[in-house]
Amino acid sequence: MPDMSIPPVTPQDFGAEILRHLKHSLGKDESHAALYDWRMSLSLALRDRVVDPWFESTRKTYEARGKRVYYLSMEFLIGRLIEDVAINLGMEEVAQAALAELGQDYAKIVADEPDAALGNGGLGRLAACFMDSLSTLGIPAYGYGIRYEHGLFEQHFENGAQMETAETWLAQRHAWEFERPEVSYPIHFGGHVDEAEGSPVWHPEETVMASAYDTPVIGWQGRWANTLRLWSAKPITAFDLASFNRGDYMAASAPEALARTISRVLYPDDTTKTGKELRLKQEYFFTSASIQDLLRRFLSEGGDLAELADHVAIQLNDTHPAIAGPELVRLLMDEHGLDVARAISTARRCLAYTNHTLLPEALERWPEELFQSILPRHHRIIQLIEAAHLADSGSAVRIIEHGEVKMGELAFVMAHKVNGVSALHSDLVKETVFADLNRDYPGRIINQTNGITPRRWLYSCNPPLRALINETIGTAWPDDLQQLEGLSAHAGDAAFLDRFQAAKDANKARLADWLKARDGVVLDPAAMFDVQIKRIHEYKRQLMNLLETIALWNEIRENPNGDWTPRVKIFGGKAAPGYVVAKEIIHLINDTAKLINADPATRDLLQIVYPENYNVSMAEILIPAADLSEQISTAGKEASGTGNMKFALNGAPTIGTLDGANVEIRECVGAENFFLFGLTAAEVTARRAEPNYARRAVEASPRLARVLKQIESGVFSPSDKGRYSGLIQGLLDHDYFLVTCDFDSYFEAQRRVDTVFADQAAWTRMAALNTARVGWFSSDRTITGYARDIWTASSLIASRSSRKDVA
Ligand code: B1N
Repeated sequence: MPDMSIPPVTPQDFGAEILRHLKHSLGKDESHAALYDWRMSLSLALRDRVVDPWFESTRKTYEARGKRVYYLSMEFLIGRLIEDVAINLGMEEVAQAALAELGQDYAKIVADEPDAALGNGGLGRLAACFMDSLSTLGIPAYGYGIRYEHGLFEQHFENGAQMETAETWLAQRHAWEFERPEVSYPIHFGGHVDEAEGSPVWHPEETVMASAYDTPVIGWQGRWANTLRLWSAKPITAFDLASFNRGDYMAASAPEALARTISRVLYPDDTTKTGKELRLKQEYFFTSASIQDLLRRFLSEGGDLAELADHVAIQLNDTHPAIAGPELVRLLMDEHGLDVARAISTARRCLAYTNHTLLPEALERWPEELFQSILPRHHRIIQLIEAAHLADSGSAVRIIEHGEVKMGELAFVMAHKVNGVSALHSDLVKETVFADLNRDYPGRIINQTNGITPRRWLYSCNPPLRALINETIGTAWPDDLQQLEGLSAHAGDAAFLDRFQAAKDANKARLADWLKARDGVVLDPAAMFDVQIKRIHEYKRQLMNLLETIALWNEIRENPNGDWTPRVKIFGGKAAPGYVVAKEIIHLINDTAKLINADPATRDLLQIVYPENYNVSMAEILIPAADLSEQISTAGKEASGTGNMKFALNGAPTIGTLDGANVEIRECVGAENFFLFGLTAAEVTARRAEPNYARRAVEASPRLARVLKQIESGVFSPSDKGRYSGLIQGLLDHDYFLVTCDFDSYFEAQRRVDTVFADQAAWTRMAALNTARVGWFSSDRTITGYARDIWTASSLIASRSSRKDVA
């Protein structure tokens, strides 16, 4: 059903809107317009059409006087937006046609947009998918985050080693945002607290302003739009005129430089350690601005603070915004006069916390001294929160302990619900990190398995499959993804499977063309595209994938006339700049690729490809083209994964461990359509207790021993033979992620993959059943769960079924 809020438009009329922007917003005429000018004009013309539904949503939200959801996240990995907005507005074809009439190439314009990389990986991309679903479902919501001047660094390889350069997405104007200079809040740091008079007063040493930038987030069919509000740091006084007049030009601009540092750059750490002072300042900066903003909105609508929790749901995306608890308590006490107990209970009823990792290095803790020096008032409030928690629950779990402020414990204590992000992960959250708190607050921990938006991760990125699905089951699936189950009935239909395979082949050809044009790399489209794309981390075990590749190479060379399945091993991903082992693994993959790809004996059967600078846009090309999805983390370590869902949805079966959401994906697609291997989480724990487990695993596997010896002796680094001896010794001495223990099982699973892949019909059937059976992993389902179990928030648009009644 076309939505009333978007008036239909012809290509001619839309072309005129683009030209109007070209002239009046860009100041160019057609003959002088560069690609940038066309892109900006197209973006602005599309943005114009988002504004009315956006206003309409705001008006309905205000009138309903219901609840707003506030999603606080340090990261929003949104990627490009032209295609996303065009598709949600149902204007993809109109936009293409309009530009064609103007002699412009839509695809080229789309590809010119910088990839907004305000996030590291899964956590940030999840926040972006959630924003999409909140709008599609018509739940009034704001995303709150930081408008980083520099997003995630760009990755380059120099002789195979990762180099980083600054990302500069804001060097050009960002077409989608609206600057809100009138919306700004002071954020204080440091100084001391005066408690003399009984009511404490914070005398901060440093103050910056948080200034808002709004991007509308349009939902499916334009029926609702929420706001992504990102904060930028500005000085309270831009310029120190006294210094300037003295001739001290550096000092004159010091306040500006100091403030802007806070929103300058995204920390490039994904589940790795930071612990830097600036990071704490960033966390407090955006959290305080967001809490001040939502309180101002609530009070300006005449709200009574006793009813705050009926109107405000605040979701903390991991502990990065965990200072929201003490900040809300501070404002309720110091500015609005609530007593401690009321302030804490009011805040707790508003707040909920999502845990995304069990890795100890990623659990945030701040040295108490540092914390107290930057946030002295909050330090005191956390002591009050801790005291109330200890007294009320009888718990023995401290928030401040051994000279550290533990943000996980703080977030837990201040939340009315805590959730994990997959069934297995939520169980482990209860059994491990928060075992004691789970006992003290039974029922507080729940699960909400992650999901992905099917608009971007199928409809937009996979046009051939989208078309086949539309023809097969109709067009209602993009916001009701379980309808894909209707494809199952066609899994025995040879004509359907041929078309499914044709869609995959078209996507593989698109990837091959793209890589050829970008890097000059030539792929064999008949080979299996075996893809592992994600951050480089030891627990994700890219190294195990590489070891298996080398073992396969050895075996092909020994038996060149064997019945081998040609493969292209595709890797993609960045390492945190300070993560030495991850960078060694990248270097080793590139060194190995160089040698193996040049081997005439195996060239037609095995190739390694590692395109540099993996990002959201690259994922949109790689995922639809993948035959096989690598999800091979050490069981118990990957909280959920979301790439795993994207691959399955696009018809790539998984080779994987029983980790994170793999467990639930396997249940959905069926064990026979999933290549399982490896130790379980419980077996991993048991194995670690065995002495010398790594060396024993290597002794038991001649195949693995040989590969390790090759690497260690410099076969892949002939110019620097010792380059990887540390990496290999580390594996033998303390293989914490059990690469050695799972290797044989993984190798054997890969040979099962070979066998099935050789039977084209069987493989395509398996791929199609993956697509048909993973509709449950839509982020619409996830957000429906949060709204029901955590926020008690409702949709302000007619439900899908009632819309159908109307149609
Ligand atoms: O969050 C994703 C999950 O699907 C992944 O399994 C999980 O690894 C990821 C500190 C993180 N957990 N923790 C982080 C990111 C940045 C940072 O500075 C931690 N990312 C995850 C979505 O649930």
